[in-house]
Amino acid sequence: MTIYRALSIAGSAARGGAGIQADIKTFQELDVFGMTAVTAIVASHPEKGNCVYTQSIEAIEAQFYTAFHDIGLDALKTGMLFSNEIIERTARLLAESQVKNIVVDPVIIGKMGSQLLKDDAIEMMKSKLIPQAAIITPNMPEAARLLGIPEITSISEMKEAAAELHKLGPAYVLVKGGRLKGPAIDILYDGQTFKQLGADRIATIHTNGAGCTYSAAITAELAKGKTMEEAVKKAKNFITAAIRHSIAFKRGVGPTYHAAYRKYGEAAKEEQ
Ligand code: PXL
Repeated sequence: MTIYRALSIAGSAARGGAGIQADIKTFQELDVFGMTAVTAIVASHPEKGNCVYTQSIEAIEAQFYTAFHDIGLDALKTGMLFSNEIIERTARLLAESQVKNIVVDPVIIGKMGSQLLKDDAIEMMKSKLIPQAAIITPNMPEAARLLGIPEITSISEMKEAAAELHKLGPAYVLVKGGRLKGPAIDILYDGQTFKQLGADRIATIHTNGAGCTYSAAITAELAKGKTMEEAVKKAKNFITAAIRHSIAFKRGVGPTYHAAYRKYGEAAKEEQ
């Protein structure tokens, strides 16, 4: 039996629903062996508020090489990378390792309000990381920030943004329409055709980690050898189930439920 492997290079979210925690929960749910390289720790200090504790470049390198040399990688994703320095080093590690299935989730701001990417790091992300990606997965505000435009508000603007972002060099662009009014429609673009993926709008504020979970599910499916279109379709079902069963815990924006797809979500429907 082959066990497929995926690495997440991202931030640790102490709340458990986003970042690296969302990624390894999702990998596990989709039967992929998950590994991690923590770039930073995001946590809310009772006196100081939201804090970001970055890890050293050396610690990030050590984690990457451990996963790469001791276990091996069928796919990897990047999440919160925070600084120019971390993006630059990560981009070099990816180029040198020649992993094919690279998912870049260009996280900029978390749903709990933490700044997950410094303002001066956008250019580095565009020039060094995004060109290596098999797919990038911005939401509407992230796509706008990457393009330096004020906002994206409609499906036609999402398509224009996908076409512009594709010029940076990734094989696929997925612009996610979580902030649209009406159905949650995402646009997948491969440089030639726009595919629309639709799902019900679920009336909940509890979507902390939704983007991480969605891109982790894509990564897991790519690790298993699925085509990009198959991977995105399955990941869309996975995240829709996770949002449908998202959880209101003690305070703040609650997490999506990573086990929902397996337990009673779209997985159950697919099997019928
Ligand atoms: O959901 C984006 C995200 C990514 N990475 C980390 C986070 C968050 C949001 O809270 O904490 C580490």
